[in-house]
Amino acid sequence: MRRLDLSLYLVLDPDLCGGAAGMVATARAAVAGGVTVVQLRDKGAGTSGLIATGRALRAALAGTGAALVVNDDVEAAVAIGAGGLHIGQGDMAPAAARARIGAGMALGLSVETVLQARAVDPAVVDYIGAGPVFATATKADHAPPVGFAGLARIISASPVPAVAIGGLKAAHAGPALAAGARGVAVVSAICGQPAPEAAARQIVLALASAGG
Ligand code: TZP
Ligand code: MG
Repeated sequence: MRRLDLSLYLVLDPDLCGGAAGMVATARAAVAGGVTVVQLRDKGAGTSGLIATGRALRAALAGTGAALVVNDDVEAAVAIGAGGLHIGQGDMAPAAARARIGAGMALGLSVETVLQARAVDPAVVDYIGAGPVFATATKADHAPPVGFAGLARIISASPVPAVAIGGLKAAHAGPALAAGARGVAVVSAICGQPAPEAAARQIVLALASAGG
């Protein structure tokens, strides 16, 4: 399954969600609200911690149609049997990641510039996470924000579909789709919200009314 439905892509954050159990509960609620991809992103967990949480997430998402993607850790992604692996520019080379995960797992790559987008090999990478659109407190040391105009330039230069990320809320669904994104990726718009299911549903409605 290399083609993911990128419409509403939730990136989990253990600090905002309330640890591993909070991430699983948030993912379950968010998928009920219409999230199509759930990324497990936990920089401090280590491979064994990621595998434990990833297996719980996989069980929670079974039968929902939502895909599970693992951030950064190729060995955890393989051990979990995840639907995808997501890597950044500073992580292992995409071709090396593809060689390890095989043909069946989706591979996502974070892209912050037009040059990086042009360098994407569509035989290796299935989608890009493009941004950050806005500055965000969720990711320390993120690349300079690109805005919607920069987002559109990055997406035009990419040979594969893009999900927009960085400071996005429901109100940004329309401009993100207008810039060419297939969907939006969010952390704080869902993680740590008092009602993650309702928060997800609000973004789904915004995407739908923008024609997504
Ligand atoms: N990559 C680029 S920005 C970002 C990541 C993981 C964090 C986005 O978080 P939020 O809360 O949706 O702004
Ligand atoms: Mg990374």
